[in-house]
Amino acid sequence: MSTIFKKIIDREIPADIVYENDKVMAFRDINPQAPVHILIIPKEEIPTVREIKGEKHADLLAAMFDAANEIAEKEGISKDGFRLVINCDKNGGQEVYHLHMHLLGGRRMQWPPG
Ligand code: DGP
Repeated sequence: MSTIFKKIIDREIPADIVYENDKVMAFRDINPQAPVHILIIPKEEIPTVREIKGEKHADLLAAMFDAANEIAEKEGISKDGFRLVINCDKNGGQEVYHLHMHLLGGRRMQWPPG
């Protein structure tokens, strides 16, 4: 089932898009938890990380990590470090069932997460 992120991909609803290529898109989170909080999503509709298979999705995963590094560099958070998070299902705190990687930076993160 499609989510709000599909509407962002199709430009049916607006988002602050910071990166896009044929495989992935990235835009600022509507509810930022850090000075830089960007969501990196595949254009393909994959609900959760559980559907990811290394062999099938290798190129897509590479594209998501390349996007993260490129955006981090552009946002000026690469040097001091950042956090990448993928929430999965209920216990992981997933709210939107379209795979997405959170890129968080611009402040010191805590560990363990809440
Ligand atoms: P998660 O809990 O990992 O499923 O995170 C979903 C994130 O998506 C959450 O941080 C808020 C963000 N979000 C939800 N709806 C929208 C939207 O319409 N636009 C944008 N930019 N972000 C959204």
